[in-house]
Amino acid sequence: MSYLAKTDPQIADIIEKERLRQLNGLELIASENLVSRAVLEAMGSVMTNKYAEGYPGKRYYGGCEFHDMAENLARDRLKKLFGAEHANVQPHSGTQANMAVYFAFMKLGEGLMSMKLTQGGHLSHGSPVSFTGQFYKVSQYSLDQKTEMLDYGIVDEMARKEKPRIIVCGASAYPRTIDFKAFQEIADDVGAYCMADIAHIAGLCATGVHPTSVGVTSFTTTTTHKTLRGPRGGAIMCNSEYAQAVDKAVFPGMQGGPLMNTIAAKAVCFEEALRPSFKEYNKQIVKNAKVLADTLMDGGLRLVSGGTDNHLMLIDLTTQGITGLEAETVLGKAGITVNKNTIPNETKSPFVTSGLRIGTPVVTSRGMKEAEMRQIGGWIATVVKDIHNEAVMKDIKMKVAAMAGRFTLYPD
Ligand code: DSN
Repeated sequence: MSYLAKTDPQIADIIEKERLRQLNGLELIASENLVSRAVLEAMGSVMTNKYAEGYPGKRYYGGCEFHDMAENLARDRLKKLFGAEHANVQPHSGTQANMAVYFAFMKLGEGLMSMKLTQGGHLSHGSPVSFTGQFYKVSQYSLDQKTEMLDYGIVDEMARKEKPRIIVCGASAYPRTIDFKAFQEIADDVGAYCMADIAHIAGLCATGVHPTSVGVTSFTTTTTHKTLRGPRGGAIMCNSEYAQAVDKAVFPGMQGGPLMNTIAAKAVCFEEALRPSFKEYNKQIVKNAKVLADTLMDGGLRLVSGGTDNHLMLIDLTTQGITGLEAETVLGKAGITVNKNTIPNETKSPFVTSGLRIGTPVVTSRGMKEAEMRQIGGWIATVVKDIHNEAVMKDIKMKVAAMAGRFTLYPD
């Protein structure tokens, strides 16, 4: 940042403050991660200077020869990582990846079936406040009330009744394994497409730590910045038969120029994800999540579905008598960053909520293991059970900084 510090000290100072926040705190937001220095370098490179509308070999601008090479590398590496027949690495985000699939395979007003937002789904899966809820006839399944897990009988029954065009599986706050094969079979039975949005668990799927959807469901969409540990962005994978329609929907259907610095950084991320160490990393994410979940439950907190199979867990705060907003605020004061989240059968607004979502991708990228998870789980339980005790928050904040400062911000 030495150049920026000279030319724009104000923004350089803000970036430095954010670096220190990340370094001295514990980031437990389940959808975030840290990127390597190599990914950062590609993001901050001259690749950002260029327009490259179109696809490799078929651009609408001259001078794209190196952009073609970068995008081809990104596509090939992503295909290799997941064993996909086709990959599109241009979507600017996960929502835009989803949008491209909807635009390619569903007419306005047709049926979109997905998991309810309060049960763990995502805004772009049919929420009334997203374009998806306004453009399509949405039907949404809930989890089994007792187990708080997916019940494929409920999904099957709804699919037969609603006859949707696309069934979405995948979630942003679901702590359990998803059976993509079961979803595809349900879709096949009613003549629907099945789209798996694996944004949260892409790293786990790529490494076999969670069963993959690629080659199983009709389409797979993802972000590249969560458990995949790359730059912020999206991608789509599918079989060759759908390739042309997907590509046309992304460009020129709903995006203009691709962000070529981000695509170069995606290529870097996919190469990193092909290394054996990335599998170990993803295994450790899940091990850490299990230990953190057990520690929270031992500390007297209730977890939705009683635990986790993946990188995240949801604390149900109703028995504590506090809201997600309150818990998020007090944990923030203790140097622990989490997000309030709705839980199944939520009674509060999405801005208040009854739950907290907690994930281990960032702390695992920093190199933390089971011992640190026990420590962190203990701190979280202490803070949420005593939310008016400023002295406790101050004390834990110091301990958090002392521990976090020992770990890197730049994974290899
Ligand atoms: N907003 C992301 C999350 O936090 O899960 C998903 O897009």
